[in-house]
Amino acid sequence: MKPIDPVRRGLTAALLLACLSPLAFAQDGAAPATTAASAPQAGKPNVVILATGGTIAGAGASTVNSASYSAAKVAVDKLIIGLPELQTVANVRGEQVFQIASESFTNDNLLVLARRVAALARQADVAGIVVTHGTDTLEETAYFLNLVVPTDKPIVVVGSMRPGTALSADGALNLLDAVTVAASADAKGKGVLVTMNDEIQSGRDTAKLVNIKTEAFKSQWGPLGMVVEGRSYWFRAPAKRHTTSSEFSIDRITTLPVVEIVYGYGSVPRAQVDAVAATPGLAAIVHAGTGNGSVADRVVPALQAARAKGIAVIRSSRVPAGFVLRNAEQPDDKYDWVVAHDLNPQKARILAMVALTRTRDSRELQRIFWEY
Ligand code: DAS
Repeated sequence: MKPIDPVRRGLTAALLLACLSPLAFAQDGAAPATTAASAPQAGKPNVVILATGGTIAGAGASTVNSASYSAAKVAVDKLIIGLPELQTVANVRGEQVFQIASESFTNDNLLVLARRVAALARQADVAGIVVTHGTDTLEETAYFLNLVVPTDKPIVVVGSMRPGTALSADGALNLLDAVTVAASADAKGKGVLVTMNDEIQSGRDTAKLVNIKTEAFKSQWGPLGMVVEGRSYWFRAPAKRHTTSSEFSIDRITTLPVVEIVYGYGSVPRAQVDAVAATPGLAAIVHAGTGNGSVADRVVPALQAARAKGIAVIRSSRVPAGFVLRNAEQPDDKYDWVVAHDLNPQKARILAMVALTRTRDSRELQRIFWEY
């Protein structure tokens, strides 16, 4: 790969800034679907980038704005034009699915995105799929796709912690790495992946553990591999069920059940749980407990009351590492509760929603939390 010409790179940044015309993005997040295709080169794999917004499509007023900027501004075809190295790896085209900051994602966004990913994965000419996404809820989307898209083709979710207009922006290399992995046959069958900061992370395991550095995404079980200078290096494979080994499929999901999270902390009032338990149509409560999923003694009756109304109770933990042990801090067998294993509360909510599309039986739910 030829040395990067700082002038060209500066032009690229200028191009990105110039892209911020009113036409480059929609005001309401419902960006028009656009497709930017370069002339396909024979022998190169075809990779589709589904863009949803986030910092990787963000822009700041100046190069020193690495943390204060606007997310979800640059359209996918501008991202592709601004990174010509992509075409050395694969035939790349883009679709603008949404243009939103990911903290504003909804269940409907998850369903629309997963349906598009699954549809593209069924196309014989598509080798792999990249989803550009805000980092705030990237881990939730990556896990959702891991559970419901029945394909062994590489699906790589990618974001960035700095906008493309900032000094030492991380989005360009993260995106190039994502396309590299999505185009790699050795990435097949490894579940949904996340490429950030030179690492290949499991979409199931990884979470945003640092909210202001480029080394933001970690898994307590470690990365699956690395991407270095256009090559992927693998060191382990996922142990839990995913994609083609999943019993769930987006083709059989029309809507997602209502699952909410309550958060444990010193002096937490019972009223918090009672209020959430009154949510119309609530199917499950995820309790983000202290320590190993501990529940304050004044909150236990509130969760028992919710359970008595048929609401599933799932014990997770606010502690980012470890896993919740069944029947340790609480008598889960006696209370008919479920433990979230090593899943953080937000991922436990994703799995609970998917699992509840098939069963309300708490023993079946527990099996699913052990296996996924
Ligand atoms: N607001 C954040 C989001 O869209 C920006 C980012 O980190 O991507 O998730």
